[in-house]
Amino acid sequence: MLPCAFTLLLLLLLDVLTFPEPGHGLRRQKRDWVIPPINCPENERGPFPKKLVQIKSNKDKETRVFYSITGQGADTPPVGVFTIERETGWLEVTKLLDREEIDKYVLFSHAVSASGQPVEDPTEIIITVTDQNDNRPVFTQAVFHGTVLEGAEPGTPVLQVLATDADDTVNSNNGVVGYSILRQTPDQPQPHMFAINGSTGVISVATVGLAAQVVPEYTLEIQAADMAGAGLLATATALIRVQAEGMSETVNSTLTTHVLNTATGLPASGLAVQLAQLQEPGPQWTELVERQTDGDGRCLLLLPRGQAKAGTYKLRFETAAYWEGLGHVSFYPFVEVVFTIADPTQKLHLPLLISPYSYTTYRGS
Ligand SMILES: [Ca+2]
Ligand SMILES: [Ca+2]
Repeated sequence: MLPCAFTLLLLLLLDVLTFPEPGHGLRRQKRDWVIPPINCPENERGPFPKKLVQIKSNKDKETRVFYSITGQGADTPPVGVFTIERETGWLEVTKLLDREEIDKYVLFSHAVSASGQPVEDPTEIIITVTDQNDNRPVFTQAVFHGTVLEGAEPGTPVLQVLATDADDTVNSNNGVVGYSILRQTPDQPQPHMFAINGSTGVISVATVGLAAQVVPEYTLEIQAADMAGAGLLATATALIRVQAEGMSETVNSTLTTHVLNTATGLPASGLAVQLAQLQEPGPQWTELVERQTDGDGRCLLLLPRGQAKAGTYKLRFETAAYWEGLGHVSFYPFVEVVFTIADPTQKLHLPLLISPYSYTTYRGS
């Protein structure tokens, strides 16, 4: 790769490819002017136009050669980012480049004689816009929610935070985000009850001693930094509810549900769920309870043990409001799942897997 800061005279290697003689196969002669890939940093200031490379056909020894370029950034939008001096073959950039807008330009160079006859085949010029770290990470949510059972063992995952960065993650660390926990409030019973995986953003239990009666909820200040944790910063909050073990609603609930956003692979939180029961002989529905999924996408105590009766029930999930909250349009305004409880003493789990264009449900336990 050639840095554009240098003035380069590229001259076209004229390769003559000769295939085996007739009788042994095809015979073909091909002449190519070969132009190596060109690197050009984004955000480079003028004055413009700025010379990148000089392109030359060695036919200029026999005849006057005139140069032109075509392609995106030359004669198709954005037009005129690159120009070529018709007589000298100097390829120039005319404005500041933004890698996050266009990271690569593929142009074609043409060489013609004074009479307009091509003297070379059009040749590809690839200009790669190299990255500068001009974007900071952005968290996908200001506040992340999670729930953890008290007494959870170290290593138990609680929730995942996510920040994005528009810069290059392939050839640089400019867009590679590293996570850390800045502060835990309250700092009881110890200041480092949770740990975060620096590269995945998964927050997990770090120390034994989580007790709902002592601290029912923790607030963590989370930091994301590009350059894999050493660069530009962003912060967000993680709220972690500690659930008392004896009070675990799952234990006492006949019916539970869980909603997973299959577009992201993450739990769908804050989604409204209603439970209704069919009044026999029907078709009258009596609404029993309305809940919202928590940070884990779970919804507990829909039907406390002892209250459940055999019959036909309906769970209604308000999917449209959920997707609209994420900036998507939902094909399904809501999802209704009608099911039968035959044995009210048995636990029943009804998960729902959703994307804007599909949903799946099944009987879990
Ligand atoms: Ca950049
Ligand atoms: Ca960045």
